[in-house]
Amino acid sequence: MKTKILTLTGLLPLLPTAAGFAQQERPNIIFIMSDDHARQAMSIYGHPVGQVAPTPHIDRIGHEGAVFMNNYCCNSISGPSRAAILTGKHSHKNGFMKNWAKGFDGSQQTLPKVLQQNGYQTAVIGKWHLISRPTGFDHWMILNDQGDYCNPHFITENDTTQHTGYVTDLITSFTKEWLDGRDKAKPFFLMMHHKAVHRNWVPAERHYRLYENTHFPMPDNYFDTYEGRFAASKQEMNIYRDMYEGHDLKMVTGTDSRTLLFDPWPNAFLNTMTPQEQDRFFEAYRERNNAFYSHPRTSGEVAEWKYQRYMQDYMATVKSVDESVGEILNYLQETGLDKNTIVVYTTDQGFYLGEHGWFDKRFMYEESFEMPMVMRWPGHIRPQTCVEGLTQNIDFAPTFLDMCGISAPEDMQGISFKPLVEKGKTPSGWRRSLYYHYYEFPGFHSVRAHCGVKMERYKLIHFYKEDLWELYDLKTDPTEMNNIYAKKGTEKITGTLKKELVRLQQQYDVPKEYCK
Ligand code: SGN
Ligand code: CA
Repeated sequence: MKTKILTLTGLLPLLPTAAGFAQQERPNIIFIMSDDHARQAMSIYGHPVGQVAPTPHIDRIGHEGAVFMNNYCCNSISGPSRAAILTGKHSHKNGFMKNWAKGFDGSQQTLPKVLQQNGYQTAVIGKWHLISRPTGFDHWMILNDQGDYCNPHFITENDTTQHTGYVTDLITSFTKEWLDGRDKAKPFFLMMHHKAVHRNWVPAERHYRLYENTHFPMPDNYFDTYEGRFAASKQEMNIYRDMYEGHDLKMVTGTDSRTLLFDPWPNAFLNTMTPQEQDRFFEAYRERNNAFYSHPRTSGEVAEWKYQRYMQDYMATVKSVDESVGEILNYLQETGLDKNTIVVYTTDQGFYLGEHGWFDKRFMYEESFEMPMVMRWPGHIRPQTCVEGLTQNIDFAPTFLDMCGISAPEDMQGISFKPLVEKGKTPSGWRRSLYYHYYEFPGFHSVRAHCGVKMERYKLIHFYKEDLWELYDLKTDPTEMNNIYAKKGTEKITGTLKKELVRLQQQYDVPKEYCK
């Protein structure tokens, strides 16, 4: 569901425009990125889910700055999105097309490297997920692969250490520690990358029961039958069919039991907890797990129950991320850094919260294609700015460089959207289409490889291995249930979109072999 941004009227006075700050020092940048945080779950976007479980601190960034209404990724999966952000290039150009194929080529040009060459101090703390070691950072402290929620290991240059605590809280304190100890003579670029809100959605202990009595609004298309959509019918990411009942849904084998139902990596997430922490975990879920067995349920009722359990845990992990953002904003305010620090909050890609019956991402359908984003930069971005133009993760690097007064290397494919955020409107001549390409098939969740083009109203998707096409009219069918490809009356728009797809593939220099 596309929703309107919620505004807080009269929140803040208008701040001076860019010109008024022309002589100011170069800005710092804090790029906060979480993992798999759906737009539906960020209350500033006004979706019913966000209203039930709000994210006030993340929203604050958007209220005091800009909220992006049409920001998208180029390949909806973690490693490839991160690689696109670092390089400003589509996956086929930066070489990181799938999560698990090979490590990121850290010898290439990247945003932190260019900033470093121009006198910036750079750091990345949290999830990295690019297999090879980070390059271009003065300081890095990363999770091992996906990382653990409880008492996770962090890897640094010469060391791997397990730390006590909840992953989101630890990443926040390590970030503040780095900010405290940094070289204050230089501007900085800091990437704080949360593991949350990634599967298997283990909340902080203080939030285990936060939403236990909250009823989340279920999407109308939860029981989608995928008519006319071959790839959608073949995926393996149904909440009620594919979620692991033990690992993901924390369901146990019977009343009072401590044995998880199906868990493909037996107790993996429990194993990093102490025995006392495990006790408290099972205790927190005990009543709810008992209640599940209190009466017989139909398969439809079980599917609805699973949706609620999924959402209760997912939103509880969101809560800690929101608290983390609040802590960072407070830190900036207390230290006076807030005045000249660009703060961004986004996530590596969108996510399904039950739409089409799904969790996970990968498809070019809106929920996983979009990347919700808010950005604050006092004096440059007016409060409550709404960015409507089409923006993409390949634009982040050239935009940040532009904001720091540094020209982007020519091989970056994205374009700076600084004028859109500063002016609060889309300049004429701004791009009118976006290119997308997902490669990881065969792979987790069985989503077929596809590429596609999105224009303001229509979207065309090509599942090229099967040579199957899908066309959606987002105005009349925002939830993409009705594939109108080859339907009478769509010939003209199909022709336009096909031409645009070819034009974009040429512009971005996509090798033909990747589209077969
Ligand atoms: C893990 C998850 C998948 C998820 C991928 C990629 N399974 O493999 O559900 O799609 O990560 O996610 S899990 O049971 O191990 O959690 S990504 O966001 O990192 O790309
Ligand atoms: Ca992700």
